[in-house]
Amino acid sequence: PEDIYEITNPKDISSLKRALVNRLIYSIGKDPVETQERDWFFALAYVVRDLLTLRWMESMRRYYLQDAKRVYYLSMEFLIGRALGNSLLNIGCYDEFKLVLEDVGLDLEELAETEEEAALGNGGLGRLAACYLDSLATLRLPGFGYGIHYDYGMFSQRIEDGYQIEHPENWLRYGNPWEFPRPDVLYRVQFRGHVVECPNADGKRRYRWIDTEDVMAMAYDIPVPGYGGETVNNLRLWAAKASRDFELKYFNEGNYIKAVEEKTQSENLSKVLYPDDTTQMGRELRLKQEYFFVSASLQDILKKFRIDQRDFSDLPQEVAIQLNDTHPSVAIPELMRILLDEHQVPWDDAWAITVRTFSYTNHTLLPEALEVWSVRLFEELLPRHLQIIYEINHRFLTEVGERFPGDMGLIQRVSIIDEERGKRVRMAHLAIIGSHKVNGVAALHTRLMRTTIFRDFARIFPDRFVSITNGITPRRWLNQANRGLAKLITETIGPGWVTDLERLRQLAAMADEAEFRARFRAVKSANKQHLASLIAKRLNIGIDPASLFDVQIKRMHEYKRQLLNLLHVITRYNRLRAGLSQDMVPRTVIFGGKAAPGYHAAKLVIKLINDVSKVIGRDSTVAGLLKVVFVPDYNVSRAMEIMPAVELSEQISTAGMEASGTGNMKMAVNGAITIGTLDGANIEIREKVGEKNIFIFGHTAEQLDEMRRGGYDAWRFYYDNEELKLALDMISTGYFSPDEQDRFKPLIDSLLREGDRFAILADYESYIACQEEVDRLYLDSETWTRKAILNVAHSGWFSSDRAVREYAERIWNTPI
Ligand code: 26Y
Repeated sequence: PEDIYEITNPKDISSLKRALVNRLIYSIGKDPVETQERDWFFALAYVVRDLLTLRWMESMRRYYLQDAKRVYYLSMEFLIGRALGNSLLNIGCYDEFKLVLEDVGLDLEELAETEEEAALGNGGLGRLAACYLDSLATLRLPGFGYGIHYDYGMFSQRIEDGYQIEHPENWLRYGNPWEFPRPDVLYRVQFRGHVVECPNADGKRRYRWIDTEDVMAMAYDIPVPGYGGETVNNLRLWAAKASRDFELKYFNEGNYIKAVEEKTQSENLSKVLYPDDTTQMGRELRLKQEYFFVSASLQDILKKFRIDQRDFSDLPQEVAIQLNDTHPSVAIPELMRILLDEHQVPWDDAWAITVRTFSYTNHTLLPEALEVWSVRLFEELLPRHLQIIYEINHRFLTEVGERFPGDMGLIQRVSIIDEERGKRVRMAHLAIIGSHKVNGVAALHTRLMRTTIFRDFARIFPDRFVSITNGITPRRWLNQANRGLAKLITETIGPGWVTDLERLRQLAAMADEAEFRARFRAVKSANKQHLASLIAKRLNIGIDPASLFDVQIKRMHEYKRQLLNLLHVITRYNRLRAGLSQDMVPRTVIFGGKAAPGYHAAKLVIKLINDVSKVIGRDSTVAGLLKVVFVPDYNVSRAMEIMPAVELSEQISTAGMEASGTGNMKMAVNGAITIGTLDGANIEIREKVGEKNIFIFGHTAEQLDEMRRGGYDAWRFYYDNEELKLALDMISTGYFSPDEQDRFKPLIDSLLREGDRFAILADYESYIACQEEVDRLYLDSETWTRKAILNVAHSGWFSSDRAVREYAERIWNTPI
């Protein structure tokens, strides 16, 4: 019985098999002769979790003994995806378990598909958090994630009659085999109530927050294995549990039903992830979610800090807290509240500690995505925090007034409180004032941050703003997702690239060798065939694996300009029908992405993609030359399937609007060539891979700015370009929607009548010209392959290991 779970040697197949079968019997409770695939998956996941657990405990012990400074990454979103394959590869047991499963007649890849994915995020911001956790563990840094244990993560997307339909995704239906529920790690989180002032013996004022409505936060721990399996860190997610006091209140009144109702009410707090990533809607539940997880996390962080043995002034030496966007920025007044009200730390000391502990990452310049909360709502839910925010603001504005006398406009512009349009709390201002560093996520984004939306702050705090270009983990996005390319790379330069991605540079010389190019092409071709077979199986659509795979996969947004891509598709279709096929390469244009449920324009673009796809698909004159596919339910697993097969990576956002992008990096490292604007990290991709190995088109951010100041004339672009006019007219006259001619009127109106905020028309001509270049290059397959290889070779810098190292050195002061 002692060796029920024990694995004597993780490389010993028979010991792994015994562990697996024991798990199936004793943890799942199934007889091996009557198991379903899911039972095997859970048994396997438990065995893998066992392998992680000891290493996890060892890692915690090591940090404790080293008394290492801890890094806490606070994020409303962690878009993790499936964990099995990643864990197996990171602990180096993938092939061993593959054999074990074969032994019982199962295929590991197939089994892995039964895992529900942890889609606890919307897109880029949430996935970035997941990549950073992987790098923190791989770099052996004591870095821990804190977030929310949502019952429902990102909705699943179905397409019905070309329209997006959202479905709730109950990912915990069968339980989550990776997590450890911790019913004993439970904190009280207060809401509402009021603040009373009680003068102290020493005459100083003290504040107490009383008569609150409380919710409990219960911890769930998810192990985060680093590559090589040495270090396993932790992601702690909080779930809401009803507090017993108001249960008791109603029970005492004999109102059992009411008590249970209230219980469900408060447990709703962690029920669902908000599926919007651009329009902040100021919903009460969202603010409650933010404070809920911040409060629980800070209580936990301070408990581990062990104040009984230390002084609070040591906090910034022991702890760094990174705020992933402003979503957790209520942590700033919360830490102040704890220091002031619960520990009687004087204001100036408390403030110095707070600022030195926090840092803030900004992910967007779009005004509609910046968080603001009405003062009224704030006061109702968090009255003491509002008081503290007012005090922070008062002291800050006084200082600004002294440093920049007479500049009243400045005071208004930098105030945390927006006095226009009903009083509102600007969370970005709070986050900047309360942090010692503020970072943008790509060079252009940081520059625009300093010169546009936060220029006043850049003047006030010249050393506070830094740029850390995003990164992606090579473990998931190359080693795991693209086994074929990973194998080729390892055979060529050895396995070191997995933790030192800059080593890919050694591949640059291979780009000139015909034999290597042939092998590289064979890998890409196999990946394309694999994707084609998945699309055939799941969507019942046949695509030609020999055609150019032209891919745009990301959230649906007007600024990301899926519509511009579609205008190219329609133009290409028109040219083909006009018999101009001689120098056009057969293409498969693949789209994927979710629209926020309330974002009508984005949802209409999905419908247009599907309508265009249908018309083109039925037209035999373009058969074999052009095909459009919308892949439903784009998520991390879909991304891992598609990335390896991409040849042309569409990164075509309006310059100045995509803070960084990270899909651009994933595709480049998988050997795609980018077609993109000078936006976000595309600029740095061009720098690294070289301008000959990327397709750049369109206006720069500065040019657009200038054009808008001179008055943007959308109609001019329409009348000046016949092909553009034709494409737009086809959309607006119902060519793709004969059953409803004006279906797409809102899209056309936004371009022509409402000023084309995303400059789609302005960039159309250069985009089309650039796409012609793409065709020309693709015809020369050796040169194309050479450039694709150079993209892989020069993408090493985009590893999240590099990004996390920069955070450690420049922000957290935990150098590696
Ligand atoms: C406030 C609420 C509506 C909200 C929720 C989520 C606002 C924004 C978001 C998510 C934003 C996001 O994902 N931004 C993306 O972050 C990536 C990682 O830095 C960038 O690569 C990408 O350009 C940016 O759009």
